Amino acid sequence: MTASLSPVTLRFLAGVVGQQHVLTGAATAGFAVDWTGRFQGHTPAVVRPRDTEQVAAVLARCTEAGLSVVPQGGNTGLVGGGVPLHGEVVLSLTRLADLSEPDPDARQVTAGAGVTLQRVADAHPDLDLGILIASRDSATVGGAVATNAGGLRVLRYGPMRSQLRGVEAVLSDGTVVSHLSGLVKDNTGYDYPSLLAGSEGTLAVITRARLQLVPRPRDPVTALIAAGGLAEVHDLARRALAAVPGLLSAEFFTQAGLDILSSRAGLRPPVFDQPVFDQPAADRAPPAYLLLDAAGPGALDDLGDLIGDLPAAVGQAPADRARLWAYRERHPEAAGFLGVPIKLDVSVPAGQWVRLASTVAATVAAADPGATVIIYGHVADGNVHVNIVPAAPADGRHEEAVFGLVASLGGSISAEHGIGVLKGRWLELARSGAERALFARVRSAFDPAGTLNPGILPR
Ligand code: 2HG
Ligand code: ZN
Repeated sequence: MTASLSPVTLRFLAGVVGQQHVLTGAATAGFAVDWTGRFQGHTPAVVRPRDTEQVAAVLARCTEAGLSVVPQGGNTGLVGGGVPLHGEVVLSLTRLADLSEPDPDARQVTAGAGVTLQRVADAHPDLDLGILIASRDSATVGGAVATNAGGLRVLRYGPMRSQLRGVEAVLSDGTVVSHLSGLVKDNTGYDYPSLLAGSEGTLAVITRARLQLVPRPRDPVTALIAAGGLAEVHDLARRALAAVPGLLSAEFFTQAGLDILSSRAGLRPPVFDQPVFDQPAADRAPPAYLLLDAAGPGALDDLGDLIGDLPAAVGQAPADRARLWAYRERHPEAAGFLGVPIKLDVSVPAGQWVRLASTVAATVAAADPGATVIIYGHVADGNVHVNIVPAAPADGRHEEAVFGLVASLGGSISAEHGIGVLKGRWLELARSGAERALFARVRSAFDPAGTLNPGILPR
């Protein structure tokens, strides 16, 4: 339970960060709700420090005063982990926006927690950030590390944890820990940067990160393929992994999401080089779509060989690629046109992917026959995003149904978005009692007072 914020503490916080960077009342509204509108909280104050020292002073004071704190980056999370659902103080890190000159030898850069992922990606003409997510213009480095963000190129570069070469972070008592030298070989004890990746703001507040960059992909090609169903999508993606050395992304979506984007978001349906059947026959699965992105020598030919005579649209010019990518990248918006969505992100072993993708809608329907289900995601990673617009009350029945299916297939209830408040009830499907007890002990070693994001993950 968080203490209440006294006028004395409020004045102290304003003295640290400047009066104009402590927001109260109506000015806090945008920080207290997530972008889907599903997670709505309230806060006595949003505090916006400018640097690590200010973060340390704010945290130490909040801990001393018994105030709970929710760290927040670009507020693009989807599991309610970055909003003050129980009246916590919001520590907004977006002003920690310093970005070092990239080091072209090490191919690394040091970024403040509040730097957007797009700024990191744009920092050097020959280098790129391995993480590509649709919310890259608002999502920040600190939040992406804290949630171990995944996205559209995990098959090639791994998640955010794999890009991390060091962090600077502040513990809840104000202690600053920093390990930013970026050495690739450095066996000098516990790798706490790796532990902070995916910790969802429960262990420490990340203030800076040393990030590995990747060579900027050359001559990228995007292909959108209309496949004869989910099994064919999966089969093509597996073949692409083996046969397209320059493969960067293998993404899928279905007709359900495409129809909503066409009718509600004004996206013109894709034009393929040959007709796609649009009326499913009894003996045929409805079409499903695979988007492949590849770069480097031979990418165009490699993709061409894979596509064979399937209906496809291929783009090389930036505008053509962007147009094809929009069909996939705008999918997170689709469910929002119909209502307030429940967004689940699950993964299963490769051998179970077709089963999951082709049965999850029926599983949801058994719990809520009127629900709309839109699936899409990162097929090469075994990851399916299940976006549900419920008709029945959103009382946990949808999560129960989907997570039960996923657990029975040996999968994970969170492939990339984290546990947050959305999935706390079901963590035991994924983690044993011994593991959860270890989580709690790690947490109390970092944050014995329980200041940081107390509403999520075991304590
Ligand atoms: C994506 O892959 C994101 O587009 C968002 O992880 C997924 O909104 C979602 O459910
Ligand atoms: Zn995703």
